[in-house]
Amino acid sequence: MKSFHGKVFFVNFLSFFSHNPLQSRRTEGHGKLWLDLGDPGVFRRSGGPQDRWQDHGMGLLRTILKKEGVETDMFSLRSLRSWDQLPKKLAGYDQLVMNVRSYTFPFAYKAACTFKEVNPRGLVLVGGMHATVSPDEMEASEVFDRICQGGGEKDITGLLKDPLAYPRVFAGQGARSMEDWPMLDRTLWPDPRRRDFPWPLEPPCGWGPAPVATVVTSRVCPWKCVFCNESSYIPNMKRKSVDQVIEELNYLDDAHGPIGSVVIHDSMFFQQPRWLEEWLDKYPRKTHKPWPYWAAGRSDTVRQWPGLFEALVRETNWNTISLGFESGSDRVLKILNKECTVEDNCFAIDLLNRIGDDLERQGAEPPRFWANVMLGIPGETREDAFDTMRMVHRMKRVFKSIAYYAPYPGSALGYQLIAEGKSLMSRENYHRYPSDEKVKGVDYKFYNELLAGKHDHEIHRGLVASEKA
Ligand code: B12
Ligand code: SF4
Repeated sequence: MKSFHGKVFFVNFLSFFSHNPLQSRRTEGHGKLWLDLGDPGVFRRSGGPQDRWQDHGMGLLRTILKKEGVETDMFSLRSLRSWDQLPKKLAGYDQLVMNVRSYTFPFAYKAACTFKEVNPRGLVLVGGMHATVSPDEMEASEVFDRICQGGGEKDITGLLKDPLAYPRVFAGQGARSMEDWPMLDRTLWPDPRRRDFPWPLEPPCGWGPAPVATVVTSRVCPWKCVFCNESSYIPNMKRKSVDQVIEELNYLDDAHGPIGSVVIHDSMFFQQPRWLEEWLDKYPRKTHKPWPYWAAGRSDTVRQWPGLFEALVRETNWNTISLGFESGSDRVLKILNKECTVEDNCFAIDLLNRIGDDLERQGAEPPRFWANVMLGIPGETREDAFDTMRMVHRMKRVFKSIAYYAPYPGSALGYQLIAEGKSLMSRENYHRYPSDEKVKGVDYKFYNELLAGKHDHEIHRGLVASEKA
C-alpha cells in the first residue's frame, strides 16, 4: 500500500515536530486517538445535515471506555480543512481507533496509511460494519492491525488496554440487550464548534425544528430484503425499553436542550406491536413534550396494523414517516425479496395522504413521507422504473429519497454482484451518493434522463388526474 502523501512531505513533517515541544511529548506514543469518520470538511462548511450526524457506535464505545477508565482523544475527519492537515492530527499517538462502515472504508484506509507513516510503531484498531461484513478486504490491507467483527461492547476496553493479546481478526462480543447499554455521553462526540451546530445535540435537516436528538431504540430489522438483510450480520438484540428511551430524551432536554425534534435512527422502528403500543401510551404523557420525530416502517406492516400506525402518527407526533417503498413494480419488489407488494405500498400511501388531509383540515401540521425509492436495480426494465415514478406521484406530501441501487457488502445481492464482478464500488470509492454509478451493465444514462424529467410524458400517461398535480 502507498500513501496518498509522498515521502518528501513526510520528512518535512517530522522535522516540524522535532521543534514542537507539545507534539514531541506525544511522539513518545502513549495516546489513543478515536478518529471519527465522515466527509472531510463537513463540520467546517455547511454540508448536508445527514453528513453531519454523529456516530452512535463510536459514542457508545467511548462512553464504555470512559466508564472503565480508558481515556481516548477524539478527532473528526469531518473537521479537516484538507487531507494535508491529517498527519499533524495523528502524529504522536500509539493507537488509532475507528468505527468503519463500508461507506467510510476509503477514508479509514487513507487515515490508517497516514497514521502508519507518522507513527510507524503505532497500531490501528478497527471494528464496525465493514469489519464485520468484509474482513477479507480489511485483512488484505496491512495497515489494519486488529480487526473486530461484530459488537465491541465487551471487548473495546480489553482491546485498547492490551491489543496484542487479541488475534488480528477476532469476533467481538456485543451486549445481549440494548437495555445493558449505558446512556451515551454525547459530550464524547466531536464538537464542530459552529454556531449552527447545537452540540452535543445535532443540527436540523428539514424534518423538524433544531436542536435534534438522534436516538437508537432497536438495533436490527428482522426482514431480509436482498439489498440490506442486516439481520444476517447484526445479531438479534433486545430493544431498549420505552421507559429508557423516554428517560434519555428527557435527560437530553434538561441537560442540553430544549430539544426541537427527534430522529429515531432505527432501521425499523415500526416493529414489535407491543413495544409500539407502550410507546403510544407513554410518549405523549411522559416526555417533557411530544417532540415531532422521524422514524422508519414498511408498507406491509402499515397495512397489517393500520390502526396502530394511524394512532402513532396522530397521537405521538410521528410526523416524518420513512417508508421503504423501493419500487412501484411487483416484479422488482420480488427481485428485492421486499415481501411487500405494490398494493401494500398504495395502501400505505393512501392512508397517510388521508391522515394528512384530515389534519390539514383541522389546521394541524400534516405528516410527510420520507419515501425511500431505488432505481437502477439489476433486472429492472424501463416500464418498471416508470411505475416507480408513478408511485411517487401518488404521495401528496413527500420528501423524495431516490437512490440508485448500491451493492453493499453484507447484503445478499451485494455479495452476489461483487462475486460476479459487477460491482463498481471499490476500496478507493464506495460510491456513496444517490446518483453515483454502482453496477456494471445498468443504463445510468436512461436513469439520469428519467430523473431530469425527460420521460415525464411517459410517466404522466399512466397517472390519474389527481396524481398529475
Ligand atoms: C444511523 C445510520 C446512518 C446514519 C449515520 C450517522 C453516523 N454518522 O453514524 C446516516 C443516516 C447518515 C446513514 C447513512 C447511510 N447509511 Co447508514 N445506518 C445507520 C444505522 C441505521 C444505525 C447505525 C448505528 O448507529 N448503529 C448502532 C451502533 C451501536 O452500531 P455500530 O456503529 O455498528 O457499532 C457497533 C459495532 O459495529 C462495533 N464497533 C464499531 N466500531 C468499532 C470499533 C472497534 C475498535 C470495535 C472493537 C468495535 C466497533 O461495536 C459497536 C457496538 O456494538 C445502520 C443500521 C444498523 N442497524 O446499525 C445503517 C447502516 C450502517 N447504513 C448503511 C448504509 C448502506 C448507509 C448509506 C450508504 C445508505 C443507506 N442505506 O442509508 C448512507 C451513507 C451516507 C453517506 N453518503 O455517507 C448500512 C451499512 C452497510 C455496510 N456494509 O457498511 C447499514 C448497516 C444499514 C443497512 N443495513 O443497509 N446511516
Ligand atoms: S430494507 Fe428495510 S425492511 Fe428490508 S431488511 Fe433493511 S431495514 Fe429491514
